[in-house]
Amino acid sequence: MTAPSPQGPVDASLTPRYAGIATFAKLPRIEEVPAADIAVVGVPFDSGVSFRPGARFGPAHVREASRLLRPYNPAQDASPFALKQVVDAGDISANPFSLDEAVRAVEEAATELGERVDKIVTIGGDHTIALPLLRAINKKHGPVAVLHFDAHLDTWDTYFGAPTTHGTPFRRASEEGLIDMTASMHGGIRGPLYGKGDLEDDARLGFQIVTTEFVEEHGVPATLERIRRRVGDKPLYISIDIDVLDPAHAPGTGTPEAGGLTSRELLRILRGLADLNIVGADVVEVAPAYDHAQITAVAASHVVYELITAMAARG
Ligand SMILES: [Mn+2]
Repeated sequence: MTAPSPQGPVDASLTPRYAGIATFAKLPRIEEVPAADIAVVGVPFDSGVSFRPGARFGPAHVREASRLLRPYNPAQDASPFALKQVVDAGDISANPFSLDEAVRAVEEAATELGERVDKIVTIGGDHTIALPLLRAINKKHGPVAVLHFDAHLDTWDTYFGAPTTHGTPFRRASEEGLIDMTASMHGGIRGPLYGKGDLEDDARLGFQIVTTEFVEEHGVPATLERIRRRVGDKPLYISIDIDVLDPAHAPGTGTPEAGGLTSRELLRILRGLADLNIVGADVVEVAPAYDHAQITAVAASHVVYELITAMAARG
């Protein structure tokens, strides 16, 4: 689908990075190119949060911080925006007063966008949106391996009787048969749970866990080996809750937990998975009201950049 020569980001040697409208990485908008391979899309939505609100402002905040990204990624030895036509597809309009309607709108918009481009990286928004995004990607790929980076399991059942929240998307996805239960995994899990039963439920729903403690104890190479053994070459959806990072690296988020990964560790893990069959991804739970100096948004923008590079380089 790629045009002979993809239209890249605005040239920062001719226009200052801080000038102009902040599309992701100063990439063209989807309307500005004849066809696109990879789209970044925002979902400004946080009606599913259980604690601090504010992730509805995440997409705009991550785009602002992404102005400084440059077109060559030495860590993966690739120029993603030259390999593929990457675009910013704007934001999906999600009703803040009806969670069910918002979830439907996200599924519909992601399905439509998925017909126009090969791959989508979504910027949230709270983690509720992973459910409609997985519903959409199932229409293209069937059940996918889910690699979910998060402090939390997000396989809880209900809050206040509500089945669709930012703490429940992966239980619903498993129940609906959207995930490959032989190839799915959480990375970076840590912090207190309601009880040991949470872990038993989680395993029953089809997930294995690499904890933050495992990463600290055994390092990134052993972590990668466990993930790669589990996922294999299955179609892989990567969902990244920015709270997988320590609050020192990502203070701007809704449910922070002490003792998390560094941004350096997360970026290194993603680079180590770049040759896997990544079919879609999201980066969620950036809440700018608790961010300062764009710490969280800078981390999130680099995470999105590594995901795009991996998608572009594998083809
Ligand atoms: Mn989450």
